[in-house]
Amino acid sequence: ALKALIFDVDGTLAETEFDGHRVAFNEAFAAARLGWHWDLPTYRRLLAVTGGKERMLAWWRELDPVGAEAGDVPARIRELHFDKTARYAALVAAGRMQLRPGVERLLGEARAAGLRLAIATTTTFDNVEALLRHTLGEEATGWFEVIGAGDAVAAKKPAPDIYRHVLARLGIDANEAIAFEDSGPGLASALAAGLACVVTPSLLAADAPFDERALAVIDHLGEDGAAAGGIALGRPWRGVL
Ligand code: XBP
Ligand code: MG
Repeated sequence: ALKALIFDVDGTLAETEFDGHRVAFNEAFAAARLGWHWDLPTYRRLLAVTGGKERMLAWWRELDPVGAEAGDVPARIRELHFDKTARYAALVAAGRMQLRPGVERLLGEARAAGLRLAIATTTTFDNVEALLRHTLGEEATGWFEVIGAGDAVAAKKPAPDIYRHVLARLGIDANEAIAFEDSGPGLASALAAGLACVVTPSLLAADAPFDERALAVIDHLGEDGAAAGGIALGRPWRGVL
């Protein structure tokens, strides 16, 4: 029987990547006077590398394959990422990130129905907490029994590790939960952990082919009234990305 819903965060709960994470990375790069800037097409391409620290290392290797192997690079990336995380939290606290249509309703209905809630994400725990607090309120972090985030596992999505970690901590089998994802790497991660997965493609994945391996592929989790808003939000990005 269905016991739990497990949610991805970035792209699934909210469209956080282009106006949130990307902006925070660029602010951190500017503060460090690196001369780096991730425009939309660049960031979209780099999203194939999941995890902010991993993404920066991949970029560094593109620019400077030899220098990127220097001994101090991991520490410098950790520093940059620490600053980026604070900047992302500030954007969230300023109200810049909103939940996608239907997310709040689904969470409420699931709780009312006695389903357990959990999160399986590649992003940093502090980012999840900031997003939940500023969109759903102070109590919302507590609605999720397990929040599997960031470096909780060594291998990030599309590896199944984070979903396996969350299932183990919930103490349930994969066939007792459904995952919610927005992207190809996220779907692959959930499927590899044996989960059924509903996909609500995000802006970054708008044109990705989601095959029949998904339980369902739907525009968003919202009612028809909310649908127009959700789809309209995506329009300005089309053609740019
Ligand atoms: C999100 C990510 C993250 C964010 C940035 O993937 O890949 O790296 O882009 O967050 P998912 P951090 O939707 O699967 O969670 O900088 O904290 O990694
Ligand atoms: Mg995602």
